[in-house]
Amino acid sequence: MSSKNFKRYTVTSALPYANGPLHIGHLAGCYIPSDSYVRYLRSRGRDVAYVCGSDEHGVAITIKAKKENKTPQEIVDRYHEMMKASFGEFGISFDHYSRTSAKIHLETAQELFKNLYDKGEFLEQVTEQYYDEEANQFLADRYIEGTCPKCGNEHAYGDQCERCGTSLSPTELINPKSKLSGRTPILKETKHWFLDLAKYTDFLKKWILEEHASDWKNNVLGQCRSWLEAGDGLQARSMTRDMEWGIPVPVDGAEGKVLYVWFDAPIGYISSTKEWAAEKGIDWEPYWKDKDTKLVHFIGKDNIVFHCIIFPAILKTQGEFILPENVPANEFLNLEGDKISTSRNWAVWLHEYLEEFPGQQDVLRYVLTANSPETKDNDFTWKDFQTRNNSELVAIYGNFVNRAVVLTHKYFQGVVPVKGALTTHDLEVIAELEAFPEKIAASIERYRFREALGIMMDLARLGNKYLADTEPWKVIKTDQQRTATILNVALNIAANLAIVSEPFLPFTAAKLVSLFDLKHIKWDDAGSADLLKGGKALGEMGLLFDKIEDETVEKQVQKLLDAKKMNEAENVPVPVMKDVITYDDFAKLDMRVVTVLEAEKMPKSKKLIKLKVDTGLGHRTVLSGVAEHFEPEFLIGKQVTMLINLAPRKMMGIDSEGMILMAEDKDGKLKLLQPHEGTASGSTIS
Ligand code: B3M
Ligand code: ZN
Repeated sequence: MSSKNFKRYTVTSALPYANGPLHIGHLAGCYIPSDSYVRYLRSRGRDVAYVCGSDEHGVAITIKAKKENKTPQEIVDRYHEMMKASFGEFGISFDHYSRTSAKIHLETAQELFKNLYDKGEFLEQVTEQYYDEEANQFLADRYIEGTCPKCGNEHAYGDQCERCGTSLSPTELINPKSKLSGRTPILKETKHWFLDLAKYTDFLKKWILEEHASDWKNNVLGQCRSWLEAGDGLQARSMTRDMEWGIPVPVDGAEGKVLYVWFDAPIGYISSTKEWAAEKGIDWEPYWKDKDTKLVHFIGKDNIVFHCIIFPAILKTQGEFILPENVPANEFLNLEGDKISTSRNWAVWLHEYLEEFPGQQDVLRYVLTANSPETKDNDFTWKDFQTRNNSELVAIYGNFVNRAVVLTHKYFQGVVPVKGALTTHDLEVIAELEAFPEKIAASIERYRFREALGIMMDLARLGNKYLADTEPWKVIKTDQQRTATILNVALNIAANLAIVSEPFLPFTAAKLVSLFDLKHIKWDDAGSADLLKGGKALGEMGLLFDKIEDETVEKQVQKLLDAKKMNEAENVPVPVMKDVITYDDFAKLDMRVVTVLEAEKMPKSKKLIKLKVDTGLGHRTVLSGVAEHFEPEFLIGKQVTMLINLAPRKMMGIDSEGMILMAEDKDGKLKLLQPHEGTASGSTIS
């Protein structure tokens, strides 16, 4: 681990794709860890640039836009604002949150690309790619669907089969189809600019596997090692794409091509820093070019290759940029035992959490840190959320601070009592207190936030136990001075919590800072039992944490189960087409619009309703299996579609003369087939 003292810090967290709202997986992956790290650094008085922004290019955005029949810009505008708001509400304290559709980013990304181009770093290669002749465009991998050669899944994508997980290339798909037009695409030649990553192998091996072998996380080193030591070595990767939406490739002969999103996105950190520095009227370059700057990228494990292999190779080639000192990637957070999934709505959305748990951002921050997937995937359950809130935040942290404050109001009119002679026990507790800030700092400096949080909670436990052992509520009966000393020590432990819990529980820490009037308090002040002098009046304080009841979390679990049910219904495959028929076969069907005159449930049947309809040729009785979908009253007067020349069928002793035609939705619901406006009974359908 580098013990070097850095002059400044540039801390980045992955730019979230602006194609949907944020969920707890985002927070756990990189935003809470990076925010805790930066809050700690600021508390130590460090010069920090904490930058992020919305990742607004790439296929994920265009797929969403196509799905919603919006432009990509409309999609990114919506989610950029939504994500920025969610980050703010959860106290993710970026110094600057930009977006990659910003002009400054276009200029920065094009400049870096052009630098590489002029240095001859790109391999210009003509390759064959799938092209949709009807949509008149090349197809990105996600726009191609076909049968997986491994498992036969007919809905595999051009880059991956989501059923068996195999990564694929489009030409491996069997019977490929364009998702734009549904037609079979053709292979067409196209030129792209490839980064020849193989040439950076020696530098990357030395920089990562030697220089950072001891201070980078094993999960990161493991992935890098597998990339760097893979049999066929680092493959050249195209840094351009045939797409409309993105940053135009700034070289001749690149019309209709844009920068690959993973070339431009990490450069978004630099453009965000430039934007921030311009607003502050300072120079951005030291934050990206000064060897005394510590650059740290917080990401999820799926972004390791881009942040440890590709982006460093790009920065290295530019010549004057620094490289990341660390990339503490987290693993994934699962939810109630299943992968978080935007498409399956299997997520806890931040904006919904705030509606259902107003003012309880710190509870979620706490639980996501306590369960942070720092070294392996971890699981978020609502039961654990409730348990940690009730038995840790309420019962330890909140209970301790509340007792110290309430007893001070009760016995000393809310004024910090002057402490008298300290006992041996007092001195032992104070000696323990003094060691906490450095222990917590050491864990944070090593990006072990779960560990740091646990140590912070041990300080709350120390305070809680101190009160339990000294029992001021008993001592007050006989010794006012001793009680004063006990509460003075207890309140000073609580005041230390205001400092060392701030990186993790910023909203709670702010309440304590206000309660104890500790403005401008810094990390280096922590460890002292004299933060609060006798005679200082305490502010007002309600409960720091509220108990969470069973029904509250049961409601959340039910919400997920409902989403799962809805999703299963939506993912029912569309029934395959029946055998082809001739026109003559079709012409035999006599379908008409008929009007329902009467409707009544058939006794002793759950499904059947007896209808009397006007077919235009006379009245007919029809038994229809719709009783579980419609009330008879709803049907009376409706004009519906009927096959009138179907041979009558006796059901429950009644002749049913024809069939009412219905649409069956994915979730099994039946829908009437009605003319869009009134028409004569007996109108023919063809
Ligand atoms: N937009 C987010 C993701 O892969 C991706 C990160 C970019 S960081 C430069 O989930
Ligand atoms: Zn497969």
